[in-house]
Amino acid sequence: MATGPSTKRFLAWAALSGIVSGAVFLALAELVALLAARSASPILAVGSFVIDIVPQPFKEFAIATFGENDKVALLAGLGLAVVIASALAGILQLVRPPLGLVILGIAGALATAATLTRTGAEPLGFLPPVLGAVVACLVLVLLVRRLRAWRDATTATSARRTQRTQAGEHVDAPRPGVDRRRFFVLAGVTSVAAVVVGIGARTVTMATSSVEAIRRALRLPAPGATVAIPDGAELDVPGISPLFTPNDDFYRVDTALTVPTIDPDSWTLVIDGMVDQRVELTFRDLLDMGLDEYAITLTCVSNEVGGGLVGNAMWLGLPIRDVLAMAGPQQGADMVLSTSVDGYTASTPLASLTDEGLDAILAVGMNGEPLPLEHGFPVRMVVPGLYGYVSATKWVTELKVTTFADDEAYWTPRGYSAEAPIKFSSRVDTPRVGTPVSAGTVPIAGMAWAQTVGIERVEVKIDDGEWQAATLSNPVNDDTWVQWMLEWDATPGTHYIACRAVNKAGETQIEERAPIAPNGSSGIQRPLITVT
Ligand SMILES: Nc1nc2c(c(=O)[nH]1)N[C@H]1C(S)=C(S)[C@@H](COP(=O)(O)O)O[C@H]1N2
Ligand SMILES: [Mo]
Repeated sequence: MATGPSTKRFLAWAALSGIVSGAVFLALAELVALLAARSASPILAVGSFVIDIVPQPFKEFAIATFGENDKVALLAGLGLAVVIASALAGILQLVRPPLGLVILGIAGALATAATLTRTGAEPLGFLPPVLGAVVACLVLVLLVRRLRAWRDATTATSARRTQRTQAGEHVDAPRPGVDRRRFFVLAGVTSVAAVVVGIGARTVTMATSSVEAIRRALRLPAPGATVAIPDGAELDVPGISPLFTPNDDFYRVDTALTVPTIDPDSWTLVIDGMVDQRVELTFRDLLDMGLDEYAITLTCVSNEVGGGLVGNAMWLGLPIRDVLAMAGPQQGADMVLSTSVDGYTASTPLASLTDEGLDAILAVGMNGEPLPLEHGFPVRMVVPGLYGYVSATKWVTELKVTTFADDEAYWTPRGYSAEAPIKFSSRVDTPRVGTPVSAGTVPIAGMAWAQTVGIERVEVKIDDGEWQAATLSNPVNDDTWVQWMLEWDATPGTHYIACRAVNKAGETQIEERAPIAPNGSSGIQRPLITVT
């Protein structure tokens, strides 16, 4: 093995490899924290941990010395410790493998412990430090492997050079330049990626978590009118969807690459266009108008027959017709173009928003809490009976009274109809395709919705049998889905189960298959169930 200055040079590059791996650790942890466990940023968790364990006199010393910058000083100190430890890991990985990996592993374990012992630690809190450490190990192994190839090529070249001068013959020389370049390309690419990902993820987390904190602290007024939930509104069948979809399970569909974060204090809603007077409302103005509860089932036009892009919530809000009335829509208008803070637009028939008998609302609450950020915080629209893309604008900031002739919404030039009432439908939740059931009495159960009209009946057909009426849950109202259930005497083999709804207008669910574009799917769901 070569000695002297060239070895020192490789030690320095090994230290750099370690630092790059450390950066990868932190960056990946930030990214995973952003995606899976908001509060589990390892560097911040370790920082808080340090704050918690340092003795009080030391804290006072730090505050006295650094003043308001004590947190900055702490983070700078931590950063320095990370740089030193990862440089050491890099050097050890070159000269005493796998000691470098051991150091990274210990760092990962410490970060995980700090993260999981934080108050309010999330169940997935271990993911950011663990994944960060694993990928950092991988990067370190690859970097040191390339570094070693470069070093070996360099020593081999000088050895051959000596040989050649002695024997006077030509030998194909190894090319240290190539190995050197390969090392620097990998080190360069990973460090740039780490910086971009790390800073990007942290920035997004900080930008969004402050509004998340505002949201969490927000106390919405109690509803004036509440929705009565009748007895028997929910059937007791394992595997059926709950009557109200928990916010965390509620489907999410939007074009927003990052969730818009709006401080309700700076939010306003403008009502303009073909109106007698332009109106601008603050969040406070809305709350002061008085809020009521509304149970409404939302459906996405992209929901395939039997699909999951449908959910039911107890919304807290107020009628859109009340805010429209303040502006005074003019003769000739037939549409309201709602705009989101991110530029998304939806076209809703004016009549659907002004109809006294229809609960088209501006919602601020969802299932007992302020709207989650991804569901439109602080204010969104919900209109019973219309697909979400033509009615349910999240993060709404403007209602422009206009005409279908003059204005077009986001999805209209993209292959979807300008107007799109929901096609009423039903789905089987249990039993499921791919999950065999035992022969005997098996409940077949699922959901059915016909917003604004109501579900009259759901029928089930086994194989080529007769359509049989299922038992319905007691409906909350006609805007809300119902549960249905039929006890089936299942015999061994495979069976097709089909379901279809009949609405209160006496219409039967459309059997003819239609794709989701341009205005919603239709057809009958017919899962094939295995009975053992
Ligand atoms: N700002 C904005 N609002 C939007 C959308 C969007 O892309 N951007 N998508 C709409 C569609 S297609 C549907 S189905 C509903 C979904 O609402 P959810 O994500 O709260 O379930 O939001 C609607 N509101
Ligand atoms: Mo949708």
